[in-house]
Amino acid sequence: QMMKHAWDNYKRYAWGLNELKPISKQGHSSNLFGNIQGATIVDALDTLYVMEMKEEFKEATEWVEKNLDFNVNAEISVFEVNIRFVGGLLSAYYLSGEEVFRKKAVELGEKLLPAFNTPTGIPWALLNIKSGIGRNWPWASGGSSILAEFGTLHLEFIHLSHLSGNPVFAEKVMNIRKVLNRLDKPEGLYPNYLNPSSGQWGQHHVSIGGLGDSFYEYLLKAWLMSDKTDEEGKKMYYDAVQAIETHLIRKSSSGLTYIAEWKGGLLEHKMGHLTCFAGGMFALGADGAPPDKTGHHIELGAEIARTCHESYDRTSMKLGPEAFRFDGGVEAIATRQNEKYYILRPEVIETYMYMWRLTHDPKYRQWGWEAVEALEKHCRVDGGYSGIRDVYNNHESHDDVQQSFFLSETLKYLYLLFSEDDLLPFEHWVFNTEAHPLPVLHKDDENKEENKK
Ligand code: DMJ
Repeated sequence: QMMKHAWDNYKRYAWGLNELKPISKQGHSSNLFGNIQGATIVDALDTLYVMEMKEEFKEATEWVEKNLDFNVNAEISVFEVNIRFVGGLLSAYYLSGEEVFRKKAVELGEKLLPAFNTPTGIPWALLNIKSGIGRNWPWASGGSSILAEFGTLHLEFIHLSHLSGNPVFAEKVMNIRKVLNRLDKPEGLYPNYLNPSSGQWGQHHVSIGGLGDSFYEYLLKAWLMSDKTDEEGKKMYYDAVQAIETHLIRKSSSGLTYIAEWKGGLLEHKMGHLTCFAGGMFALGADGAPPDKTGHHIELGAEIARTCHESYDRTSMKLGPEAFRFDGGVEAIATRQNEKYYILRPEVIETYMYMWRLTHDPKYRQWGWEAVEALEKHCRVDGGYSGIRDVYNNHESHDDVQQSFFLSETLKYLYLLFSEDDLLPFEHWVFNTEAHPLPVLHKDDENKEENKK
């Protein structure tokens, strides 16, 4: 019903545009997608499919067939377009088998290739998909590319090569690994900024939240998606987690585990909502950890889940802030006004879903249900769902945006949290960072294909 409310209102007021403004009941366009249109439709396709909303999936498919157009003069974010559009199209293809999604995913993948035309092959953050000219965010340390952006292309690009028969996509992302492996890492940590021309790190900021987050996620998932054959991805992931534990993970005085940020050797005792995805990641990676560490990685996941739940529970609205701190006498509470907002993000619910699947401890469903009740009470409006400006206030001030990731991630993870484990089972699917399921490329299937030839 939540999905239906979000979708129906998008359809009524913003059909074909990127996102919905649920209060003003009109379209919302973010410059992340340039003038590519239809972000909510592409992001929502697989959620509609999984929830068996057949009519809606059909109309979304028709829109993609007739209207999704990449021949536009647009400067886009390579990362955002990859995780939402390429990821969304790939999942829709694998779930439904409809050829149009495969074709569009490969067409868009080809449009993204000029982003890699840099001296090192580390891609630009921004690309004009008509001219092929790229550049970086002007605010990013001395012209650097961002770890979480260029490090979050791997899963989709491996599948693009798999589906197109063209190795170029896989080559581009394997080269990113090569560049990273050549570099010295301060204390074994990966700084968020890397200059694509010099191949040197920019500022030594390290974060498992914004600017770093999904790079780590994709190392683990690259290994899982390869049916555990990608040993390089595996090693990079477990080495990184080791360094994160030593240098960033801390316990508050009342015993809450949190992941701090690292700025040139100094810790900032702040954790972002984005960082909360890491609970699920640690738990998902527990199985591949050295045998004596398996239980520890699950425990770490559980502790992060508990801390993030506290960050929700300590607000008036029972929805978590954008960032919360562990200093100046507070624990898991936002202290700055500009960190008190909630924009329908999924990461805490994502972690509940992984923890539920991997432990079956009923508290994760209870916590998920608390989030559902809070979303219904504070974010649901006549025209859809809206973010909130201050979750510590008793009265809602709505930000008037229904983010496309609310449909692709937040609602999908909630649905999976309350479904049986055999719906998109982890043995066969990995979720990209926008919650788009991509199939594990099983060794046996490849052998079968080879034998057929
Ligand atoms: C999504 O686009 C993805 O989950 C990304 O990895 C981080 N930000 C948003 C959701 O918060």
